[in-house]
Amino acid sequence: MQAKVAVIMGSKSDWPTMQGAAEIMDKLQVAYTVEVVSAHRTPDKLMEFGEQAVARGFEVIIAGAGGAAHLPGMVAAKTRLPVLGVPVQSKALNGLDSLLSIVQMPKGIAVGTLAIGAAGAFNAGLMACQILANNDAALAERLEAFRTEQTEAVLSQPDPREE
Ligand code: RP5
Repeated sequence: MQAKVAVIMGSKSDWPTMQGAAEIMDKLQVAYTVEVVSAHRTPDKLMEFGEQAVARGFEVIIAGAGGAAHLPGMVAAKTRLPVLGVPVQSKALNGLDSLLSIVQMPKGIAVGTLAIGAAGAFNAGLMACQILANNDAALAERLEAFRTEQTEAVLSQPDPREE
């Protein structure tokens, strides 16, 4: 199946966080690729990736990075595809550095910034599915089912003391 989502990240160390994006895309049966592309350690690879992203058939890019997190903004600078940026929680500053590096894009190049860490990675995957569902009725149905299941799980157990 043609992968419509590319999940890229600055380091292998980002994978434990970024696998949340993969988890929801697996559940909703959306094909994706996963690759380490570092803005700082592999800048030429990053440029090439951005230049070829449309031709490779991707429709959404999820980019996770921590610290001085230039990856989402730089890949967005090289492609018209929507880029969803995930600030990975850093050791020194708990991901506030990652968040601010990703969220404060100058006018004219857009990055959709998600929450710091695991919730952000999961929601980036979810958001990618929501974008693709605009043109995929079967995926839209799976998304609705996921949302209904989530709502029912909360409603069926309103007592917080119960498992
Ligand atoms: C960033 O630096 C990566 O996105 C990662 O979050 C952070 C630390 O990378 P490693 O030193 O663990 O490879 O480029």
